[in-house]
Amino acid sequence: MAHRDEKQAQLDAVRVEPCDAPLTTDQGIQVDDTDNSLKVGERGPSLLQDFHLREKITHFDHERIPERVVHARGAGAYGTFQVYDDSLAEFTRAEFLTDPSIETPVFVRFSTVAGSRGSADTVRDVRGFATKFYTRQGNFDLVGNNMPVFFIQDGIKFPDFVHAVKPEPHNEIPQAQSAHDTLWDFVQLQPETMHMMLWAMSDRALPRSFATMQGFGVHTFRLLDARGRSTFVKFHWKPKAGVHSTIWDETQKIAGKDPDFQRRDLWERIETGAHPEWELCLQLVPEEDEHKFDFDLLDATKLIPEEEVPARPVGRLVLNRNPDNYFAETEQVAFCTANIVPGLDFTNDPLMQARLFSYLDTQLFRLGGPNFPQLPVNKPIAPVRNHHRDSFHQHEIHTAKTSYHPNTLSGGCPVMAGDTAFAHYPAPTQGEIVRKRAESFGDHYSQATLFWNSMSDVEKEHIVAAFRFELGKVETVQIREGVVVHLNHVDHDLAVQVAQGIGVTPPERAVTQNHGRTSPALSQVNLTGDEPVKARKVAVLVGEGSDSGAIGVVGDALADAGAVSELLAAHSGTVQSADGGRITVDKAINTMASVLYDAILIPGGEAAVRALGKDGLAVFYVTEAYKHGKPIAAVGPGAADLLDKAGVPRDAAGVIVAETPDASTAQAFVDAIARHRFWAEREVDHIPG
Ligand code: HDE
Repeated sequence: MAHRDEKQAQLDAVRVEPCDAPLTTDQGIQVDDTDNSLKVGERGPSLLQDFHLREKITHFDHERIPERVVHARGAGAYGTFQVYDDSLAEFTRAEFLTDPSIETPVFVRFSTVAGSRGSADTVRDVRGFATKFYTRQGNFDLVGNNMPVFFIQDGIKFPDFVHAVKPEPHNEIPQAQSAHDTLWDFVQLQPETMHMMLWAMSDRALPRSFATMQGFGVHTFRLLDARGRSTFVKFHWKPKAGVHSTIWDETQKIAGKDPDFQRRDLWERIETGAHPEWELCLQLVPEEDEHKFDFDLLDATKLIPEEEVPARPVGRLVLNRNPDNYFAETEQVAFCTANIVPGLDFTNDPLMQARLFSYLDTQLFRLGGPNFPQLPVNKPIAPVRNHHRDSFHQHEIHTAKTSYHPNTLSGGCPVMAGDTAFAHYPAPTQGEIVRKRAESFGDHYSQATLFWNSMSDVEKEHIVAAFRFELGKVETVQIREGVVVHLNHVDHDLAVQVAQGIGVTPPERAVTQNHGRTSPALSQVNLTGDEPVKARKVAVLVGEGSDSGAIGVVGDALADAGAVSELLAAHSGTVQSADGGRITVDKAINTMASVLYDAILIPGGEAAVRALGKDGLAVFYVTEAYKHGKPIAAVGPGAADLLDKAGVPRDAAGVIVAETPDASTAQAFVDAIARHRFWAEREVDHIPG
């Protein structure tokens, strides 16, 4: 198969020539032995004068820097952003948003929020989606998430919220989990969390891949044109691959089978050329329409329904280069929401205002001083000239005699910028100094209801199951009850269903009438994307005597559609095909669980299928994939016998059966993969495991 040759070529490319550059110390002294410390006699005491030993160990001892307080677990990649045309010029003077000839370099870091740096990728959590645009006018950091709203309205609540969701302080349990008392205690006392908690209990919190997530700037920002006219804006990233999730059972199992699942997926997509892509879309609201909504634009627990203000496609983001060194780039990247370029500005959103302080503060601590913008991953491509001097890790050698403004000794350099300077929007401001939440921030339920109403039946089932799981882990009954009280404000039926699963008396009647409004743009079912098959992973179960015809015909169709198939057998190496050839096995089946794939192909071959049917691992593979709603193709002589062994109905949705491989069967399988999963159509509750 074509993709197999490509894989071999990649492996060959990795092979490197023997090196003849000698190892040195940090001072450049060449070293001839880095395996034995300096001793008096072979078995004697080590010597303090062994500067190589001391330097090596000291450097090692200092390797770690503090992990991020939140979003510690992440993966990043480089790419480019390019705007489609100059039509935004009427709204903004930001060059990267108005000049279609410019490819702006970017670095994007995806992350989970709650877990520490070594935690698993697939947990129920919000995902960070932080983009650093290295524009010619300076760096712009759009530090967003994969959900369009947030848990709290005012930044002063952030430490409380994060302390509640993090492992409990007395025993540091549970890691990277929201299913515990302190989080839900906070939630029941802080109803502004309710909208976001519905998102967090939905499939959005279980993305299949970073490449299949939407991204959102969350806050309302401003665009400013050349005359300083302001337009409110919300940023959206829409994935070309569609918005796809795993389900809870898969999520939990993947966390053990491959804790690096999403990091690996991003890495492999980029290495194999299946570059993840998103479209940047903007929701634009004229300044004069600020108060025309039934919520406050400054309230980050609210979204603007796309049916009310369409998300206008403006440009394309593609990630096409993996970092060379995780620590130097992904760990040391320092996002600051205050990094903004001319033509954009902040609003008075009180959550955003706190972030403008927090990110610089956190980088100073994490990266050990104010020179972190000099690190390669943080360095702007725009020239940097100012009078900042010295401090830890100063890499610049400033040669000027002056480090102050104004000066004559350096000819007045650097001078103040003219029209090209950043300008804040001169928003008129007036009022008493108060510690208060605006009344316009007071409705905590309507948009949670909107989200719930907009879900398909299967998405609703998943949300109910998630609340039942999470609250089922909460030990304090009053907290469970408290959450149900709030859910009853969102939707009575939801509250009843959740209550019934967690031993709480269901509320008798609705306290708030469901407004019945929906926003179809919120349901993942409607967000399938233009390239839903690209980089999908298909497990091909083979054995001695497999039918190479099915592997070839279906495998080629999968490769043409951009999917990645991997041949799994009881052992690595090769197996013999039915026609006597050799089939190269990619991986042994015991190393790769079914949860790590999107679909399964069982090629025929009587002997191979008989052997697979006797292998509990292979049978469970098929059963489990079926349970998780994955497409399964059994193609070739006897292939469907394995379905019978696995208890998979041959006529089930997303199950493709054919005695002989042909193009239309292959296409049916590709189309099924494009559908992602068949959760709604399959009866699976009775299946164990
Ligand atoms: Fe963050 N957040 N955050 N946050 N956040 C951090 O900055 C903070 C918020 C988000 O890949 C920290 O560099 C406060 C909203 C992402 O490196 C820290 C508040 C949104 C990332 C911090 C918020 C985010 C962070 C931790 C309330 C979505 C990872 C280390 C006012 C719009 C960036 C760091 C990366 C990281 C503070 C709220 C997204 C501590 C105080 C809302 C994607 O500074």
